Amino acid sequence: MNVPDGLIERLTSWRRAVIVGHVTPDADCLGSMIALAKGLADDRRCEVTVSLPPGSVSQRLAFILDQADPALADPRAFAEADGIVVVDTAKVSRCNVDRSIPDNWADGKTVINIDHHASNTRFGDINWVEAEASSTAEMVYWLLLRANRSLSPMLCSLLYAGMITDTVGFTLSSTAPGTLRVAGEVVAQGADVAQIGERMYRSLTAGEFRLLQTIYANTRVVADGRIAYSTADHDEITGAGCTAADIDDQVNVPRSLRGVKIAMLLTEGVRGKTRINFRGESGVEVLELARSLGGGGHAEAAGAILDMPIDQAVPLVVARTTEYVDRLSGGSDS
Ligand SMILES: [Mn+2]
Repeated sequence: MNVPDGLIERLTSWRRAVIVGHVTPDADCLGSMIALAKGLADDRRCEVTVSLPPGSVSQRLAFILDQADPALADPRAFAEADGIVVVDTAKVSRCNVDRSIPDNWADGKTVINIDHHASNTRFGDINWVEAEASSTAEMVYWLLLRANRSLSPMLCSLLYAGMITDTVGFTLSSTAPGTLRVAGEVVAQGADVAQIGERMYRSLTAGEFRLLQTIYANTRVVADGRIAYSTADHDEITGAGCTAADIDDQVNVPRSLRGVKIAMLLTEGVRGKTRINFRGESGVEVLELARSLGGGGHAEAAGAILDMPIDQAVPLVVARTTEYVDRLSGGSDS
């Protein structure tokens, strides 16, 4: 994987940097942000902070913050930064920046955009977008390696967490030979496989477990088994003891049914707004579908947010998706 010319030179010339990720950060976003922050600060010439507004990290990923303990960006850090690195984020409106930070936080700063979303809008001054990359963490690994930064066991665990989760345990087609080589390399250098495995897959809180029970119970199959979807409305999420930040990979519940081509999860973490996660199986792409609803993402994993309550969104999205899969099968000989 080639890091664009000039990116490392620019990045390592800074004395103050802020790392920004996307709203409702997942393990790839969080791992990439903090690994990059630790790696850049490694030569002690750069003060690096990460933008993580209070309450924006899920219960499941809170251990990453506790263990890695990154310095958090405040308004002063944004104001004084030489530049900003945005990771794993397709467009500026998805940036996870606290309300206390002025809206023009990027004005006059060099913005480096490092991402693997196909829908990335290339909003940076330097854009490194690899739509084929398994994860942003895999890209950050190459960046730090080329910048001659040392990879501590903690940093390797952060990258490993991002890679294993964005590939759903190395089970998606985005898992390339190079992905597994990088995973092997970070494990060789101390990534804690057992701890990441336990934390990511076997550490549900009672509330997260209750939310999953709801998502199993609410799963519906339509369009002759080609579409499976589930829902969690605002009361169901808060009633389980969860928040919008805890909606992450639960779309894997409807996705786990045999024969499903498109899986969806519709959630109302914020009352009156409906977030949709789309997943395509067997090579079915969902990015166009997400885009038609104002969203974006990857070819086979995308999302959108609709400005309407979930009971209005569900029939609309199910109808739209049914039309979409009908069009797909109409175009083939099946
Ligand atoms: Mn990612």
